[in-house]
Parts: sequence; C-alpha cells; structure tokens
Amino acid sequence: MKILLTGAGGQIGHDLIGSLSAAGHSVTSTDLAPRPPSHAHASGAAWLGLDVTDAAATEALFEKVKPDLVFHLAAILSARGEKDPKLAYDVNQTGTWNVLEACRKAGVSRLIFTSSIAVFGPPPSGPLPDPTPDDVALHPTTMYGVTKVAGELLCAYYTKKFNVDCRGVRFPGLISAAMPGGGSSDYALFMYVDAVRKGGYDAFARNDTRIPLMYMPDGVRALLELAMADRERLTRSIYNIAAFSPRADEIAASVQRAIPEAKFTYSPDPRRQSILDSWPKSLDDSAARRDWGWKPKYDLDAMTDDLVPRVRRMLELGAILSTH
Ligand code: AKB
Repeated sequence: MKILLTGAGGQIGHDLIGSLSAAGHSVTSTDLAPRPPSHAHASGAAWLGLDVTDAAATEALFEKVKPDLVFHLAAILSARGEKDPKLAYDVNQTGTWNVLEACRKAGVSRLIFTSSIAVFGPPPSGPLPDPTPDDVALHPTTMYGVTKVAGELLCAYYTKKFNVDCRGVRFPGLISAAMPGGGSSDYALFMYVDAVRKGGYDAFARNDTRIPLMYMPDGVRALLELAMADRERLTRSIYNIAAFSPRADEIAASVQRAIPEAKFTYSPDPRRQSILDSWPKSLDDSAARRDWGWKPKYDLDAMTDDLVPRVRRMLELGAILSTH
C-alpha cells in the first residue's frame, strides 16, 4: 500500500514509520523539518518537506504521491499551543482542512486522524464522568483541544459529504523512547528519561495527577488496526482508546522497580497542571473494543520493563550522535 504521513518527524512518526516499512508498505514521510537523526532507522522511506499550512503545496504533494492511505500526524501539542495559539490554530485547524481538501482532490480514499484526550474539558455542570465515554459534551480548555474537536467534526463531515473515509482515535498521553514535543503529558515520559540520565525528576505535575496514558507500541497498533478495519464495522468516526491511568506517584513507583535509586519530587507548574486537571482521569473505550477489537497489551509495569532499556539505548545513541 502507498502510505503518506504528515508530521512524520514527531513522536508517533518515529515508531509508525518503522512498523509500516516492516510490513512492506511504501512509505512517504513528510514534515516541515528535515529527517531528525532519531529517525535514521527509517532511512529507507522517502522523506519530503511539507508545511501543511500551505494548501497549494499540500495539494501538489498529495497529487504527486497519490497515496492510498494518509496518517495525519502534524500538530502543535497542548502546552506549546498555549504559548502560541495562532501557530496551533494554523497547523492544527488550517492544516487539517488542507489535508482533507488535498485528500478529496487527489482521490485519497482513507485518512487517519489523530485526536486527543485534549478534546475533553470540565463541563459547566460538574466534573467529567470517570471513566469518560466517547459521547460527552466537549469543553476543551486549550487551543490544541479546540482544534482537535474541529478536526474530529471535519473528519466526519468529509466522510459523509465527500467519501474521504476519515477515521481516528483520541490518544491518551503517549509514552515512548523518543523525545516528546510540547505536550502537557510529557511529565510521564520525563519520569523515565530523567531517571535514566539524571537519577531522578522534578515533575511539573502534582503527585496525584491522573490522566490516561498509553505505551507507543499500543498506540501505533491502534492506528494500524483502525486503518485496516472494515468500514461496515465502524459505528463512529472517532474512538476513545485507553490503556492505563496511573497517578504520577504510581509511575514513579513503577520506574523505581527498574531504577531503585531514582528520586522523584513534584513542583507543579500552574499552567500545565490546569490543563492536566481539565482532562479525563480515565477513558471508556468500549466502542473501539466492540467495533474493531481494540485491546491494549501493555499495563504500566509492562511498559516500564520494556521502556527503561530503550530509553538507555536512546540516550546512548543521542550521546554518540552529538559527539560525531
Ligand atoms: C499533550 O500532552 O498535549 C499530548 C496529548 C495528550 O494529546 N500528549
């Protein structure tokens, strides 16, 4: 299958490109930035420069590549988006519009949209239900969340109106052995990275912070399984997917199983903490389980066991690359 990725230089692209190439697909990776050194493992896949805010360039590239399937990953995440809401609007909102239009014009039949738990926020009537189901009133508190809600609606609109089969997942905070970029959920990954490289971490979140999280291999598998699911089995465009929802101090305890000397402290940053507090504590993903058989493989400790050696390798490789 001919597959095109937008925003391939990010955390999801890093793992998704590898899985797609290993499965024998022809992959075109696109991003505003050149291929990062961390993506050297995917050097067999084509890498093209693309700014999704440029409608003409996006259409021309989709017309040239004519992909069968597109994974739209380009986005400015929640914390960075609050620093520059206009940039978040341009990339996430206009960029998604441009990608959908490019799919429609180039006859791309299937598009995978990556939404987020950031679409949720506390409704005026009280806290979000726990677990939070797919269909609650959406009250995002960040520009990232606002644009993801609009993207979800556009996705359903293009499916109905123009037959671009757009489907997607609402990702929890994703954790992998790659440096994250500008998310509020980044505290969770830094508990691993800084435990390995510095012997501990001063988290920007309270110790009792609890949001849905997922290990990247499960996240990538969810994208692939949803992409390949029969349309007839899907009862909605966008699905909640869940894995585990630990408190920050439970993540610390899990890391200490692998690195007993690691020390953790908590200095909540009010801006990022208020974003984290606005998100669901856990998700109800029963529709994804029912419609396309979604099931996570990793719980918190299984992730820790797999991730710690990978973070060690990532940091060693980074040190090697930076001295050459
Ligand atoms: C973020 O923190 O902004 C992202 C997300 C949960 O979508 N990781």
